Amino acid sequence: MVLPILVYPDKRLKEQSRPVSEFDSSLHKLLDDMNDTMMASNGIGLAAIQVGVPLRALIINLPDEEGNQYPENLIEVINPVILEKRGSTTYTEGCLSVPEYYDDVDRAEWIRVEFYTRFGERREIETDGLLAIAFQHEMDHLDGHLFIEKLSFLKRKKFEKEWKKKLKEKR
Ligand code: QAP
Ligand code: CO
Repeated sequence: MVLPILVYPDKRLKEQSRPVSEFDSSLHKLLDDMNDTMMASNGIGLAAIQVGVPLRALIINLPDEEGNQYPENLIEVINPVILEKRGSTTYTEGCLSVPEYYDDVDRAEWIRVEFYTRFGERREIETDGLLAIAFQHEMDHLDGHLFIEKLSFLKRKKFEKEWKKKLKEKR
């Protein structure tokens, strides 16, 4: 089931999400609905709070070189913790909760993350490149943060100006 995505400046996007404690059918339903929602909106990552559920759950599905996404590449991430990070990198990010705005964000280049599967099994991943960026972007959502908060002062000004204009046009 495709769910509505919360859009900036919805206050719920600032909520701190709480850890998942039950790896049950309601969690599985949430993850399935999140996947339907992400795929329907051409996303590569989505956190539960973006569909209004304040739980520490996120999904990532990176496209291949041709831009195709496959169900077998879906990563479901519950209660993630960054154990280690190294280096820095810049990438032009976007977010389903900030539609049609893209800007450069600095993040760690390499990370080691602990998380749990939908069945409550512990996993660890070491990653860099786009996957490391996606993990950090989605994990920020769990603590109520959006990528626009990481922009330089001037770029944030540019964002706020463009967003206000867009809201005016929509009225
Ligand atoms: C987060 O972002 C991310 O503005 C996922 O009109 C960002 O899926 C991971 C999207 C950067 C890795 C690198 C945004 C779709 C999707 C839009 C997304 C839009 C339509 C964003
Ligand atoms: Co996002």
